[in-house]
Amino acid sequence: MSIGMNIRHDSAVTHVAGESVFIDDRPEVRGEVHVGVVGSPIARGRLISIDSKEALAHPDCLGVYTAADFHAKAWGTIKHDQPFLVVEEISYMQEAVCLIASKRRDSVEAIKKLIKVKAEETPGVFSIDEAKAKGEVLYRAASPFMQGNVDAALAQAPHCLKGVFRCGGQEHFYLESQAAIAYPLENGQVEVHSSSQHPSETQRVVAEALGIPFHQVVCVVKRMGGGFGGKESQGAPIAAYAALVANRLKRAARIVLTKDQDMMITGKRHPFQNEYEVGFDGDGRLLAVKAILQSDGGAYLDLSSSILERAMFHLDGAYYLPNVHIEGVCYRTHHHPHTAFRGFGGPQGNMTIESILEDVAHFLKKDASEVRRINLYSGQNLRTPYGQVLENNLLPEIHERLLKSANYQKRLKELTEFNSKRTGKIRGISVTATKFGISFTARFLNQANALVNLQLDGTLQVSTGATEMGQGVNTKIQQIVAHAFGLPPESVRVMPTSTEKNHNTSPTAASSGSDLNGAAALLAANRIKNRLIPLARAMFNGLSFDPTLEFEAGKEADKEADKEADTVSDSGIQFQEGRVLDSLSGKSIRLQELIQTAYQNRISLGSYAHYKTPDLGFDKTKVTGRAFNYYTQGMAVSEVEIDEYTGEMKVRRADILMDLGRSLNPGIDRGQTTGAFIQGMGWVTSEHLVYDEKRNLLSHSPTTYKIPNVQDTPREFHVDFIENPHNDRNVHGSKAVGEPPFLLGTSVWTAIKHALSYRANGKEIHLVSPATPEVILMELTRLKGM
Ligand code: MTE
Ligand code: QUE
Ligand code: MOS
Repeated sequence: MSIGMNIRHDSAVTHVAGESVFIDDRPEVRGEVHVGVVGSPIARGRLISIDSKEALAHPDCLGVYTAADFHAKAWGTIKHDQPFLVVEEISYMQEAVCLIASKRRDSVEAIKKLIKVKAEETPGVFSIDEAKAKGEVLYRAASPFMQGNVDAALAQAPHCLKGVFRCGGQEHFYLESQAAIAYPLENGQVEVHSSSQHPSETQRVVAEALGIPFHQVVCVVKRMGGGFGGKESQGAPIAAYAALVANRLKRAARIVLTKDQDMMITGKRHPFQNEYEVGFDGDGRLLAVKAILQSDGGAYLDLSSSILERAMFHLDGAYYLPNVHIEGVCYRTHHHPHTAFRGFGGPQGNMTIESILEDVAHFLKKDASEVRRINLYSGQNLRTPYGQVLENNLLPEIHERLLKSANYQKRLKELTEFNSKRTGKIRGISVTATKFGISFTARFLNQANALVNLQLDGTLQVSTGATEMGQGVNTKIQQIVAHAFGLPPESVRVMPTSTEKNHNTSPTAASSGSDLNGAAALLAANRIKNRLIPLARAMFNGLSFDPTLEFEAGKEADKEADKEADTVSDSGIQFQEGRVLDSLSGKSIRLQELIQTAYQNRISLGSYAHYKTPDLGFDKTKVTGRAFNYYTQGMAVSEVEIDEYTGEMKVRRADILMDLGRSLNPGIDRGQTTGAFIQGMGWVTSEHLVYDEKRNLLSHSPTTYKIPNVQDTPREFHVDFIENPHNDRNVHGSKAVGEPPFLLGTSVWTAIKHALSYRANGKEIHLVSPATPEVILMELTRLKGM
């Protein structure tokens, strides 16, 4: 009933009213202190001393804390290689050196300035090329992905192209900066409220930082003001800073980074530099692709190994590669450690093949959409470079329908004519695809647990490990549970995420928050229903209940519920519109009456369940097994116009068609699709990270870092979903949506490439990402031979 409906976002009203509580909206408690982070003044070198005398003399300063105050010196999601605070070696500009605690927020910056950090600078490594020359490898993929015989196919191919695809990093630009408040409790316990996508990791990191057992720490996440991957690992040390100060001073401690500081300190999307060789025939059919993906991991591992692997998994894009060889290396540089960002390496892999296909079409003077069409996964060509075979693949249909609805052929013709008129503007149009693998590639993360409490008035409280960052996971879980009990969505509340209710949870990431936690919540709801159904059956059979006597079936109820809850026991009993119906007798009772009777008969009205995605298991050494549960697919057509004199670009129109299975909430999914597309477009066109020669980030504020604004959105924008009721691999036939459409922003970049092809005079086009106006203008100038 509530499945597939446009139920409004569970925070819609409070967001608009300004009542939603983010970390810094939490009221100050008595004695609360403010924590500031002092960053390194050099990008690489050795810490010689920290002079905190003057700072400690400040009337508001309550303490200065260094690495020596931490029980564990390092943290890290995959490998414990990141110091909480610099011990001796400094590895990036603004790396955290020490903490200060202040009585007043207003004094934090003044106290920080009184700290004298002495450091000895040594030359750092700041590019993939330098790191490669010095052999600074953070991680190398276990085995290459291989199919067929790439060298033989390259040697025999009628045409070959070689090149390097380069793309830049990206700042997450969540509206709520990294933030946490820690409350010291009795017996050395600590409760941390954190803006984090990964409460379980935050709990662990806080415990390790303080040297206390995990059960002494509770991490609560009500919501984030955006995460986008930037709060998956990086929220944890921030929470640990607050917890350390709270633990030392026995006062509540709050840390809220300023926007500028957040932008300077925290890691970003990985820049990549991908070398490739590609062989193809006269029609543009890809015969062989050899690629080595190289990422800039920054100073520490963070999630870089998994991100590199996801880039490798997405190098094929939506296209069948009969002969392929893909390798990956992540290099260590003296940048902030790069981290998860929407798409998690997928965009950097996918964009490489889309760039190659644009080049192939340009080389053969063919329509790039036709070159893409003949390369799409289809018919018998469904095997990926890592051996997984696509099921229920809609790519050819999506391509056909989208080109038709976007009027592609007609617009291509019109634009070609427009470009011949020499108006000082050139236009380009391009279609690109997304085929995003849904599952964490680290198998152990594909699990979730849920707690469902049915109250006596027939309302429900649901708790899972999912964290709300605006993406609507709470709303989707609300719908799933409401649907299970035949109740309106208002009858269900999704409660704040807390590690005391849900244990050992995975980060809300890999677009799988609703998939995993929604499935767990459904299992828990089904367990309760399986206890209620025998009671309802007995009631319909005319048994009357004396609350002083035990209902016989009640004894069976728990056993029944503990059976696998994949299905509800089939008994002709249905939960609909607040009532319980018996399809055998046609009788019905109010759900609340059933609940009351159950309670009187001591039948449990709460349940817990654990879900794990079935049939997963990719062996990355042997490159065999299923890496993904299924794929979310889609395509976009974008048309751009470039001013030939300034390099300025605008998107005239964009059309998107996504396969989201049976959408749980089309309104939310539309928001995710448009938002992800625009964020992806920003990455490839205007979001340019600029550093000075000392590696200070110059683009560290909204005035110097250009994210898309409302005027940058496509003048005409169509978002549509294709019908697909066949995804039986996920809850209610839905598909994950969070990251996949991010990859479609690429179509704006390839459309720029297409526009440039009209002025290329037969030359190869060299375009980097982001294609800022400067980049476009310089390439145009080169192509025109000026
Ligand atoms: N949408 C909003 N509004 N804010 C966010 O921070 N993060 C994205 C995506 N959509 C994000 C968002 C990222 S990186 C992921 S992995 C997914 O949401 C996570 O949520 P889900 O798995 O519940 O879709
Ligand atoms: C996608 C993701 C993640 C991922 C793999 C994906 C992710 C993540 C991890 C990960 C891997 C190893 C670990 C760990 C986490 O893998 O977000 O703790 O030891 O955190 O394909 O989004
Ligand atoms: Mo999203 S990058 O998986 O948090």
